[in-house]
Amino acid sequence: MPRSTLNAQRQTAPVTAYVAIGANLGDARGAVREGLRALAGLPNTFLAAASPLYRSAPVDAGGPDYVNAVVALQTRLAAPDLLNQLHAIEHAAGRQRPGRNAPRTLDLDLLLYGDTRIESAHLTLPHPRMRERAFVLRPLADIAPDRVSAQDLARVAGQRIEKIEGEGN
Ligand code: PH2
Ligand code: MG
Ligand code: MG
Repeated sequence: MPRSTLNAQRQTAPVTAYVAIGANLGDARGAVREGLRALAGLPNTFLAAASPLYRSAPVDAGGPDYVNAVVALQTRLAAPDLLNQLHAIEHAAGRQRPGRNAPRTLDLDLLLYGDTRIESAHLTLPHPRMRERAFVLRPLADIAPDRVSAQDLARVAGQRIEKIEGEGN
């Protein structure tokens, strides 16, 4: 059996993980909705909450505005296996990687995996830049207010972002 298959079968006790969704190429809103559907279909995983969709100005990047959201997953996948699954969904959405922060059809970033801290070549948890980004902190605050402080939100208050779809809209 290939190693990847074995990995996909490794299971842990359920963990709450948070994933940021972003897209800014083509039908970005449709891509984010499709990403939500794909995340809801992951094995050994339950989509516990999804934030509203936001439109945001690119941060440290060029190109069109992004559509962003954050989801909470209740998962039995180990963190590296979850990461592999996220990459597979990006790939299925036609994601290409011409360079760092290049415009993308679909980007799925693992923000938090329970309280796990990891620093490996493939994965750093918590996500190292999540506290600098309104497009992560605002939707995360909608579904996990205990994970975002008022100080966090104040720090990114200058970044342009608006709710475009979902609760309260
Ligand atoms: N993602 C990036 C870089 N910059 N800016 C916004 N507004 N939204 C993103 O999802 C985003 C970004 C790298 O993944
Ligand atoms: Mg990203
Ligand atoms: Mg990414």
